[in-house]
Amino acid sequence: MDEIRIERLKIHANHGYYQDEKWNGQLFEINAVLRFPLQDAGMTDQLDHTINYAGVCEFITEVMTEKSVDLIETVAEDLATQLLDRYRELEEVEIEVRKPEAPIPQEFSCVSVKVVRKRHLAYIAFGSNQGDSEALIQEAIGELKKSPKCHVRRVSSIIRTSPYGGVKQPDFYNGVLELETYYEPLMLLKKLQEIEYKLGRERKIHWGPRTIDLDIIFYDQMIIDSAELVVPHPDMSNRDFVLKPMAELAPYYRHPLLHKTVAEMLSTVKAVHIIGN
Ligand code: A4P
Ligand code: MG
Repeated sequence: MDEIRIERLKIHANHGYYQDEKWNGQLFEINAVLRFPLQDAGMTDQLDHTINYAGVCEFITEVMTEKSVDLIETVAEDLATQLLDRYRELEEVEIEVRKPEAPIPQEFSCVSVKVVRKRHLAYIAFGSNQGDSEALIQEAIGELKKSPKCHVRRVSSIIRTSPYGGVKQPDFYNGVLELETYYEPLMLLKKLQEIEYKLGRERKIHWGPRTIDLDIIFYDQMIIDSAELVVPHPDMSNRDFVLKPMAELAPYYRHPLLHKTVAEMLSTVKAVHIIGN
């Protein structure tokens, strides 16, 4: 992909674990790679058809100097996500934070961290059948909206459904939301679980009643099969209460393993759980 590179941008800032680093500050060097299409600017020769690198240098300097944090990992993470927020045309950023004067007694030339970040598209299914379900769903959506790493783009209608899976329990409220996020998959799962706990979720019975359940249905076209996380959600194609609201948002989204669209999966699933809105 095309890119603009900014190399060794020098900034005096006050990041570091030690008090002395916070008080006196030190030199940081930033390498930034901005990935997005450059052909439009290349063919029109217009500055407003690209990203002005002088503006980016100013923005990086502002972000670096507005507060003081302990870790260069945090500096890199903040820079990457704030750049993606500020410049919507960016498809991917690579940020390297170099600290040539780090307090290390041995002779060395530099320590640095590098991160690569982009926007991801995830679909989250939510369900609740305990407590004030409608209010709990709104609270969960509100928590995601508060996170600087998440943008809730759309929320489906909320439907009433009868319980699936054989456990005798109250009816559910279900729906799906479309999320643009900078979280990597496991960090997104951690965020969703934090919200579940905050809203009173207790894990007692597998497939049993819950104040709020937040499951990752899709994450880009990624296939994940680990102990903590399986994506796409392994049982989604059997769940009308996931496919119906999902089809409202993205009927043509294709399952990366089954190679079927959401609309195709919905047309063959047994629609037995949906009661109404
Ligand atoms: N986990 C693995 N993959 C994922 C993923 N894609 N998204 C792991 C979220 N979590 C994922 O989940 C157990 C573990 O799954 C997590 O620790 C995570 O590491 P859980 O929510 O703690 O426990 P659970 O309730 O026993 O399982 P789960 O999978 O959430 O339950 P389900 O499968 O969602 O089923 N009927 C209706 N009508 N509507 C419903 O919403 N929900 C269930 C719950 C049953 N029947 C229902 C509904
Ligand atoms: Mg769950």
